Amino acid sequence: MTGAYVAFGGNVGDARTTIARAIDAFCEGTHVTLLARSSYYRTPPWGVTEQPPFVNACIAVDTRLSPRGLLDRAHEVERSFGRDRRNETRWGPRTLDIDILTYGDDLIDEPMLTLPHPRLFERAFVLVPLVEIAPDATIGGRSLREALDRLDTTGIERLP
Ligand code: A4P
Ligand code: MG
Repeated sequence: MTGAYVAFGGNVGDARTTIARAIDAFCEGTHVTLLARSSYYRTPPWGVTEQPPFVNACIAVDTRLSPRGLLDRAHEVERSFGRDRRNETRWGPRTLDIDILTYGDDLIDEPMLTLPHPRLFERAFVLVPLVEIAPDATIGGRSLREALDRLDTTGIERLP
């Protein structure tokens, strides 16, 4: 079994319900076990700012899948919740986005799968929920909490 962190986000439809169901689907079965789940956060859009706010959350899992197997599962779950990649723009609105943040200590540098996720440390919408479930964690030797301290978290709200 290998530990992994996975991020969920969406800003089309009832994103919070979508993410809750997507987490259940992602962790279903014997190959991915949910260890921890963050709160849900409303977050200002990053990258392309002219779009509705997102809901974001992170989970910690144990998995028997390979890194590529975990990514395939992420894409299957995105599809089953109505995501259509052919009709969207980079960083634009989407029903559901699932990013693999880490897979053990694996370093992978391929277009289909880069680990740790290359934009992880720039994104408060990832680090706020991640620090909630892994406050003392480091990734690639960097403290998540210290990285978060350097980011602007204005407008990020924990949902009740
Ligand atoms: N890919 C490579 N590495 C990974 C990985 N570690 N995890 C590949 C997941 N996928 C990975 O992904 C494009 C390709 O990246 C996939 O085919 C996969 O094989 P995508 O989901 O279509 O993402 P994208 O829009 O092209 O870009 P990127 O940089 O992955 O951005 P996001 O995070 O997906 O951007 N603002 C807020 N507040 N909250 C958000 O959740 N999300 C986005 C979407 C923009 N702004 C946001 C949020
Ligand atoms: Mg993505």
